[in-house]
Amino acid sequence: MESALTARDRVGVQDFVLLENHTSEVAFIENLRKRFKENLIYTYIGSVLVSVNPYKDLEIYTKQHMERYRGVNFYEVSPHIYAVSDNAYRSMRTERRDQCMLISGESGAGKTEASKKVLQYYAVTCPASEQVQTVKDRLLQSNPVLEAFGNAKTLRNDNSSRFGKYMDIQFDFRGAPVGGHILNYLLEKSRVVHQSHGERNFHIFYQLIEGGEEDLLRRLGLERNTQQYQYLVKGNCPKVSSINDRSDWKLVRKALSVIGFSDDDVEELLNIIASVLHLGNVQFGGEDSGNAYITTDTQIKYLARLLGVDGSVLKEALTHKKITAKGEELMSPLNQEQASSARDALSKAIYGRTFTWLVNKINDSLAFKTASYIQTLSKNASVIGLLDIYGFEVFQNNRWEESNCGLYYSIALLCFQWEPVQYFNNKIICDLVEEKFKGIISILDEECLRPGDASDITFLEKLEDTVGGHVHFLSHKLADGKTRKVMGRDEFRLLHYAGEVNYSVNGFLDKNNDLLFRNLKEVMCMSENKILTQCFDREELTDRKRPETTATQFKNSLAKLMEILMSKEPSYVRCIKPNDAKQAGRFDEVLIRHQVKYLGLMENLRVRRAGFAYRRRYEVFLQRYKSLCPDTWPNWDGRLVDGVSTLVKHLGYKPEEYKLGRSKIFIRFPKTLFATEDALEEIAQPFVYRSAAILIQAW
Ligand code: AOV
Ligand code: MG
Repeated sequence: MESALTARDRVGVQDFVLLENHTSEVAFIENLRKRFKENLIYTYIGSVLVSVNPYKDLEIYTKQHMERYRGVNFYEVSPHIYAVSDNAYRSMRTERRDQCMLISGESGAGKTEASKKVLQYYAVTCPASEQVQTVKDRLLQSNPVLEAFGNAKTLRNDNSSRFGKYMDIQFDFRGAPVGGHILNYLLEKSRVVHQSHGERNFHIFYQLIEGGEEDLLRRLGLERNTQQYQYLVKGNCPKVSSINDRSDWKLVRKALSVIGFSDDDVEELLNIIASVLHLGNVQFGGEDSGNAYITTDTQIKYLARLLGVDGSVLKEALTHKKITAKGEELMSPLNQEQASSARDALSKAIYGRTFTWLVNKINDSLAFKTASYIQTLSKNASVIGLLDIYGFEVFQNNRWEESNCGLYYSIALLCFQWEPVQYFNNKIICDLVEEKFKGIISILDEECLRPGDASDITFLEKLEDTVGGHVHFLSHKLADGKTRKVMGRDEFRLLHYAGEVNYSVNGFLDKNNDLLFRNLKEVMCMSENKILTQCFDREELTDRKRPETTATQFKNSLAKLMEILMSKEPSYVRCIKPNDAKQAGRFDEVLIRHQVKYLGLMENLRVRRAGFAYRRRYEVFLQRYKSLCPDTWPNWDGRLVDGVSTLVKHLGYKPEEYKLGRSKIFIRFPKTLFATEDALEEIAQPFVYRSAAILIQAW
C-alpha cells in the first residue's frame, strides 16, 4: 500500500490544527490557497474535512484511491472525503453506533458532489454479494433520477439541488449495504412555473424534449423545441454548456429501470411531465365581462388524454372557482390573471406531489428486504446518514423555501454542543422565525388563515408591528415612523449567522398556502393516471380540516430531522466555493473569507486547539472500558455519567485531562487514552482494536 505522503501532499499543513498562527484568519486562508494551487482541495480541522471546489476533474477518485483509504488511519494518507467516509464506516462497525455526515456550504460549493463520492466509496469498498450488488446499484442510481427531477441550472450552480435531501444507508452485520431511505425537504416548486433570468426549470423537462424518442414525443404531443413551452422560456437559457440533456436523458431512463420502475410507471410519469408543459401553454383570453376563457383547445385535448381527466371539466375548473354562498355551491368565473395563477398552482401541485411520489417509489425499491435469517441476525443493522441540503444563498433575495436557518443553527449546535466557545449564534434568529406565537412563521400562518384583505403587504405590516423591534429584523419602516431608504417597501431583512439576508414578501402568502382551488383538486382526484391517483387522495376532498401550511410543515420536518441527526455520531464536511465564475484555478479571497466566517471554521479550529480532541458518548466509553474497573464491571446500573466518573477516577485521570459534557466525555490528550487502550489490550488480547489509529486521527 502506498502510504507515504509525497512532498506535494505536504504543501502547507494538512490539518489546520498544525498552523503556527492558528488564530489568524489570514494564515488560515493562505494555507487553503497554497494547497488549492496544488490541487490539494482537502484539508482537515481535526476530524472536520474542509473541501474547496476545484471546478475540474481531479484524478483522485479512482478505485485505487478508494483502496488506498480503506482501513487506513487519517494521517498516513492525505486528507480526503474517502478518509472521512472510511472513518465513519469503521466507527459504525467497531462501536455499533449510527453515523451521519453533515455536509454544508453555500450553493455550488460541492455538497452534492461530496455526498455522491461518499456513496460511491461505500458502493465500491463494502462487502458485496449478488443481492447487495442490487442494493448498491439502486442506491447509486437514485441520484441521477432525483437530480433530473429536483435539480436545475441556477446562476450559482449549473446543477443546483432545489430540494433538501437526507439519505440513510443501512448496513447489515457484515458491513454490507442492504438498504436505504431518503427524506426530501421542500422542493422549490415555484421553479416549475417561473425561472429568473439565466436560470432553467428542472432538468427533466429539457432531457425529455432533447432526448425523448420520436414516437414518445409524438405520443405526448410534444415538439422537439424547448422554446415552444412557456414554462421553459422564462429564464431565456435553454442550453447550458456543461450539460448534455440528450445523454442525461439516456442515463435517467436507464437509472429508472435499475431502480425498478416498470414501463407503465415510466409512461405515466412522462405523461405527467408532458402535462405540465401543456398546462403552461394554456392561455387565457378575457371576455368583455372580464371573465377568462381558454383561447385554444389543443392543450386541453392532450391534457385530457395524458392526465386521464374529462376535458370539459378541466376547462371549467381552470376558469372558475367553486364557492359556497348561503349553503349553495356556485361556480364563480375567474378573470385572466386569476385563471393564470390557478393554472400555475395546479402545475406546481402536480409536479410537487409527483416528486414526492418519486421519492417514495425509490424508497420502496431501497427498502431493506432480505432473507429472514439475515434479518434476524441484523436486527441491529447500522446506519450512515448523509445530509445534503441546498446551499445558503447569502447574496440574493431569498425565497422563503430556501431559507433553512433552523438547519444551519442546528448544525452549528451539533458541532459546538458542549464547549462554551463564543461564536455568533443563530439561535436568536431562529427564535425570531419559529417562536410559537410571535414568530414569523406563526404570523405568516395567521395571515394565511385570515379571511378578507390579507396580502403580502399586510403580512409585512403585521411583522413590523410584532417583531419590528427585534435587533435582527429590519424593514423600510423606522421606529420613528420615517422610512429607511435603502430597503424596498416589500422586503424585510434578517441578520443571520451567514450574513444579512433580504426576503421579498411578494408571493409569501400564496407560497405558504399552496393554494389549489377545490375544483382543480376535484379534477385531479378523478384522474386515471395511476401516479396521480396516489398523489391526489379523495380523502382530501372530504377532509374539511385545513392542511398544514408550508412553513409549518417545514418546521415540523426539521424537528424530525434534528431528532434523527442528534441520535447519530456526526462527521462534518465543510464545502467552500472558490469563485463565482464556476472556473477552475480561481481563488477569490473575499468570497472565501466570507465562507470561512459563516461556516464557523475559525471557531472549529479553536475548539480543536482547546485540545479536547477525543470525545465519546458515555455509553460507548463505558461499554468499552468498563472491564478496567471493578466498580463498573460487568455492568454499571447507575447513571451513565456517574459510571464514567467512577471509571476515570479509578484509571487515575487528572481533572485537567478530561471533562464530562452533557452526553459525552472529552479527553484532552491522546496519551491519556493510549494508556487506557494499552490497559485494555492487556486484559483483552484477542480484541486488538484499531483504536490507536482512531486516536491519532482524532488528535
Ligand atoms: P452544491 O450541491 O454545494 O450546490 P455541487 O455539489 O452541485 O454544489 O457542485 C457544483 C459543481 O461544482 C458540480 O456540478 C461540479 O461541476 C463542481 N464540483 C463540485 N465538487 C467537485 C469535485 N470534488 N471535483 C470536481 N468538480 C466538483 V446547491 O445544490 O446549488 O447548494 O443548491
Ligand atoms: Mg447540491
